[in-house]
Amino acid sequence: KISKIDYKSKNIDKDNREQFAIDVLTGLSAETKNLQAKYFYDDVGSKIFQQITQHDDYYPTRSEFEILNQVKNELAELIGEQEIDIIELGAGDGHKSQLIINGFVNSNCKVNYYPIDISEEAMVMLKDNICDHPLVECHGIVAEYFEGLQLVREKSKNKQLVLFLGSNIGNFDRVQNQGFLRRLWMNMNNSDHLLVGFDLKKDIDVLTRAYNDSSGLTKDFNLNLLTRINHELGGNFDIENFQHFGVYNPSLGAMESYVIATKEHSVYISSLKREFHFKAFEPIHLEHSFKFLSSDIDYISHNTGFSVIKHFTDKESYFIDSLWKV
Ligand code: AVJ
Repeated sequence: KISKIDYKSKNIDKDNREQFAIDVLTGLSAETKNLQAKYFYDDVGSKIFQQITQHDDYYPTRSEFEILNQVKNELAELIGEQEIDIIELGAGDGHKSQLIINGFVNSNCKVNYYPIDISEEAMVMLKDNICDHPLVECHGIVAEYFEGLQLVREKSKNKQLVLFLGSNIGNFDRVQNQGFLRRLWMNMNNSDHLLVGFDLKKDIDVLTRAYNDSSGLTKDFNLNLLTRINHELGGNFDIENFQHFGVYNPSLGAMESYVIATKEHSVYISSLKREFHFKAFEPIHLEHSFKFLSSDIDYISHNTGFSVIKHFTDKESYFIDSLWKV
């Protein structure tokens, strides 16, 4: 069990609040208003996202679960260590992590599991889903990804398996994701491994349903970002004045999420000392979720210093977890 959080970045709360304010000011002052997807995950947002992952309309979690369940033992064999540090970037609720850990434990490999997440709430949810086992040690790290990675590197010399699951990489555009992966590559050692999840291009109706679920969870998830601004920055958004809109952009190859003002009005945000005007039907862009072809994955890997060991996919070919080597 994760009995405690081993490390919590000192600066995270203060720096985050300030950066959040700056980013909201920048985004809402832009010609096309926008907010950054990383700000979805306050405590409420993390919980709503966890519910999304369990909804029938949201296939990615189900598809990735099927993959991991199938390949967990093979993964341990391919990596072939007797002790390993499993470092998870953006750990989520821990259900998928537990599957992978089981694969290593089944082949008698000792596992030191380091979930890294910016949200303390994520760590709390995760705690309930990682089981006690004599071969498993857990050390939760509440920090930014690269700060957490650095910390593990200082503490331990074991071989590493870094997990970046759930198509979190899809929130980056195609330039950002290469920057991120290059930086990750720089921070890993020779013969460490990365297991990275990519959501694949597929039938538009399936995509559209996943980002417009029938229970309105995605709508709540998106509108919660406005509520977060109200709470943390003293805004007076009335979420009744906004409508959720999730749509596939085929030129970009990405799902896009917007909230759209349903009438002309203004919103005041006190910690920014500023009023923001919305025209009728003016959008705020909130998120890109890029979709990939398996050939894109080979290309990205090659371009960022990694080599592909194997792509793992599900029956429907909806998702790929790709195992890379540094
Ligand atoms: C956590 C970024 C993988 O893009 O599918 C789910 C977030 N947004 N529903 C995704 C999300 C709307 C999710 N990722």
